[in-house]
Amino acid sequence: MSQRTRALGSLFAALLAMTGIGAIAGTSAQAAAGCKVDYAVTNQWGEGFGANVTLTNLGDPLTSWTVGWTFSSGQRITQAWNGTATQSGNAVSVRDAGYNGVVRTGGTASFGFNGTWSGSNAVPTQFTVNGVACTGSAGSTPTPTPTPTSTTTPPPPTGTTPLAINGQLSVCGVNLCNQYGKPIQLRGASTHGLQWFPGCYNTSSLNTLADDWKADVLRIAMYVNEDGYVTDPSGFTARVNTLVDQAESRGMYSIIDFHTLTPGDPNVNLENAKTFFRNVATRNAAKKNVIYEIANEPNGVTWEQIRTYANQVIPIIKAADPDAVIIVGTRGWSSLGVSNGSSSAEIVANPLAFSNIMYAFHFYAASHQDNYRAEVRNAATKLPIFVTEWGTTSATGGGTVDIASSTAWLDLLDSLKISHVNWTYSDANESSAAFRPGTCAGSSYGTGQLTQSGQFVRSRIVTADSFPTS
Ligand code: IDC
Repeated sequence: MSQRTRALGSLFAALLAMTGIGAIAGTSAQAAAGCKVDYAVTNQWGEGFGANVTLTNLGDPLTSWTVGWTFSSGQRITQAWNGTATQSGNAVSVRDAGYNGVVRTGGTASFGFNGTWSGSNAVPTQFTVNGVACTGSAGSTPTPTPTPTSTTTPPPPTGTTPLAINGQLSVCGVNLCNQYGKPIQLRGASTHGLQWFPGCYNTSSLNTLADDWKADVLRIAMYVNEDGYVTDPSGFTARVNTLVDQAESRGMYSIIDFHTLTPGDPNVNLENAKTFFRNVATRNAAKKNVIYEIANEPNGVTWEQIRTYANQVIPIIKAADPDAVIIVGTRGWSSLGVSNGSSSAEIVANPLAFSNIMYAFHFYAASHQDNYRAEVRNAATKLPIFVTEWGTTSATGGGTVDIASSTAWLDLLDSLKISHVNWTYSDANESSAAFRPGTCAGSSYGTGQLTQSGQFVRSRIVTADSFPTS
């Protein structure tokens, strides 16, 4: 065992002790073990493939599970759903997603994943569950559980807000999925810079966003430079946390946006990002309404440089909040590379090897038109995409409000179930703002205060959501 593995092992043990999770198997010390694992490749293309894995519990009831196996070289998991995958060399382990951790004796739990392969896409035949080899038979005679109630599906929602219905989100295939494993689309709005518009986010404006606009998600744009985070790290961290709570209490999701803009290389702010995300992920780990966006708009950098940054920030978030959805900015101001003369192909060829990752796409309707729409249509079949920022105007945030292009964009995103968040829910003196200048100095955020952009955006967010629960 290397020093590093030992260090990680003791860190893991310490974390388990802290969270009060004693036995990793979630069973008593004397628990009877036994398991069967079925692994099926569901589709395969080029160097990609998808697989479904079903665990059958032949031992005592489980309260959590981790399935392990060894890939042949060249096989890698890129995205998992209904489970959290980690891979070290060829060793893979997939942990339950929380809601499907309880498996009665004789019961099953399933997860799926997409991966890449080269050489051979061999099907593994030997598996472990919670470290015990699966022989396909019970380790000792299991005691049958009398009532076979389903434990893999969460109970029906107890509320009607987007958060109450959808609960903990995850990424399944190329979609954002709710606690029932069903693809959903979230629609909402972004704050402007918290440093510039502190008066725009208050009880009245947030009630309007949740109740009148029927928004599902608030993006919290915390600029890093531009007089943002770096000027007052603890103050901005606290402001973000308060907004997370305010979104949660209104049944909305929140996106914690580390709003890097200039400089465009996120690695410049790597240490700031690590500190910030360690703090917010630890503080908000138990909440279901938090989505992390680790870099707003990388620009002037390669995808490889963005990956380097992401590979250091994501583990910090996952160590504190393992099941969260994390969105990664893409090259060329989150244009999937297009604005820097590239395309999503570079991401598809070299994706991030973590579960629950989505890739950001941003557009401004007057500036970004058919060639960008074509790229999104193409990329959406291969990558989980989240439009964390879009405007009805030009990329400056000003100029003409382009209703035709905005309509074409939102119709496309709706058809692909891609979530979208509008820039901005503010009264900035620029045409992309939803409210007229001066609105935030008053107390009404009603429709009479909306700009042309605000009226259009609200009309596209206020319509009924589709949040399947079965
Ligand atoms: C713009 C604001 C503008 C502000 C500027 C600061 O709308 O008021 O002066 O930032 O540099 C983005 C960025 C976002 C920009 C927005 C509009 O993520 O920060 O906001 N935009 O230019 N990417 C494309 C457009």
